[in-house]
Amino acid sequence: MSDAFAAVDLGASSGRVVVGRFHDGTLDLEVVHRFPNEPVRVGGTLHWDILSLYRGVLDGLAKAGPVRSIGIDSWAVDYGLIDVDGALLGNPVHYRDSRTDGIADRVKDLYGVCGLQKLPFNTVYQLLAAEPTAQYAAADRLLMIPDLLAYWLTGQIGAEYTNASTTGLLDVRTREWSLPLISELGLRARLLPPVRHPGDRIGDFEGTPVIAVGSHDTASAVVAVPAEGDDFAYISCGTWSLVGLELDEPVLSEESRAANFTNEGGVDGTIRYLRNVMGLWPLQECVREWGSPDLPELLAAAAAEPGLAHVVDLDDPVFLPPGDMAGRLRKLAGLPDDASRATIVRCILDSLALAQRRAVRQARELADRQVGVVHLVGGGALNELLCQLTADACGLPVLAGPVEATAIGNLLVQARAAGVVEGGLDAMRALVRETQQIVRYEPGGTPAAWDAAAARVGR
Ligand code: ADP
Ligand code: LRH
Repeated sequence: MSDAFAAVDLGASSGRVVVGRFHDGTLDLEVVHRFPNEPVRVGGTLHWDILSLYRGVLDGLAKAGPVRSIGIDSWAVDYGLIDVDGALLGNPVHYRDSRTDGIADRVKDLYGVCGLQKLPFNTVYQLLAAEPTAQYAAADRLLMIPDLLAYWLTGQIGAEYTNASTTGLLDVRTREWSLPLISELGLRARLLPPVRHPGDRIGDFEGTPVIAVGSHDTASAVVAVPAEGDDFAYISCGTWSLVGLELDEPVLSEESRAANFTNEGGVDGTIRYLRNVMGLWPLQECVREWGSPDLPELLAAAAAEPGLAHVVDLDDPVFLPPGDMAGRLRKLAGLPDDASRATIVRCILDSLALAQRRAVRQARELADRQVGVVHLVGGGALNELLCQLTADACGLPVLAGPVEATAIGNLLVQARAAGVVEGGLDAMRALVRETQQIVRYEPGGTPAAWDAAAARVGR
C-alpha cells in the first residue's frame, strides 16, 4: 500500500478511479477503472444515472486495492436531495435539462453576493425550479454529487467548499452559506449542510479514510496546472473549457459581471476567476450522433481543412442542450446540409480556440493581470489541433497536459493531508511539472486572421 491514494473523478462524459503512488518525489498514475457517464431521459427529464456511477465507484475502489485514503470529485452544480431517513429522493437531474429555462431571468441579480457567472443551471436556479415539487417538500438535505457519493461511502454529510461555491448560495466574501440570500429566495437553509474544506477527513469506507478534496473537478484540475509563477492562464478542457486565472481575491466589478466571469472557490483559499466556454461538448455530441467514428481520424481530417473558413460563437446558449448538434452548427455557420464531418469538426475547433482566446483576453483585462503562457489540461490536451489553434489564437505558448489533471489534483490534496506531500500550491505544481508529460505549442499563424474571425462572430 505504502503511499498509494485513490482518486474518484467523475466527468460529464466518463468516470474513472485513479490510483496515485507517491515515492521519493515521483508520482505514478494508474487508471484502474474507467466507466461511461450516460445520462438517461425519464418522463421528459434528463437525469444522471447516479446508481450506475456509484457502481463504477465501488468497482473502481475494489480494483484499486489498499490505499491510504480516497477522494471524490465530480462536475459541479448538480445535487441529490435526501429525506430525514437519508434516502435519496429521485435521481439527480442533469444540468442540461430544460427545467431551468427562463428561471435566472426571473430572479434578482446575485453577482454581488455569490460572484458567479449567470449560467441557467446554477444550483440556485435548479432549486427554484424544484421548489414547487413534492420531492423538494420532502427533502431534508441537499448533497452535491461528490458529497452524495461520500455520504453513501461513509454515512457522513457535509458540503465541500469548492463545489458549494458553484451553487450560487455561498457568499463569495465570507465563504459560508448566505443565509439572508437563501431566506430571501424562499429556500430552506436547513437543506444546506455544514461546509467542509479540502483536506478534511469525511469519514471511513471499509476502514479507509475518505478525505475531502477540491470536489469540484475544476478546482482539482487547477491544483494540478503545472504552472511556475503567477503569469499564467489555464484552460481546463474537457466537456467544458473552463478558462481563467487563479487569484487571491474575487473580482466583483460591474465589467466582470457584464462579461459573465465567475469567482469560484479554489483550494487553499484561492479564487478561480474564469468563464465557462462550451468546450468539447459540441464535438462530443457530433461524435455521438455520427455513431462514434474514430476520433483521431476525424481530427486528422479536420486538420487538413482550411482554417477559420467557418466560425460560430460557441458561447451561444443554443449549443447547451443535447441533440442535433451538427444541425445547429451548420445553421449558425451557414454550412450546407451536406457539409462534411471534417468541415464541421474544423468549424468546432476553430470556434473553440476563438472563444478560449476571448476568455483569456477578458480575464487578463478584468483582473488586470499579465499572462505569458496558457496551460491547457484535461482530455483536450490530447487534441493536438486544438492546442495549436489555441496557441495561435491567443498569440501565446500553450503548455498542454496533464490529461488527468483533475485526478492528480485530487490525489495531491489527499497526499498532503496524509503528510506525504508538503507545501502549498507551488510545491504541488512543481511535483506535477517534474513527473508528468507536458507538450509545448508555440504560437504561429496570422494574428490578423483571428481578429477577423472574432469580428465575424461579433465578439
Ligand atoms: P470530462 O472530464 O468533462 O468528462 P475529459 O477531460 O475526460 O472530460 O475530456 C474528454 C474529451 O477529451 C473528449 O470529449 C475528447 O474530445 C477528448 N479526447 C479524449 N481522448 C482523445 C484523443 N485520443 N484525442 C483527442 N481528443 C481526445
Ligand atoms: C466541468 C464542470 C464545470 C461546471 C460544469 C457544470 O466538469 O464542473 O466547472 O461549470 O461542469
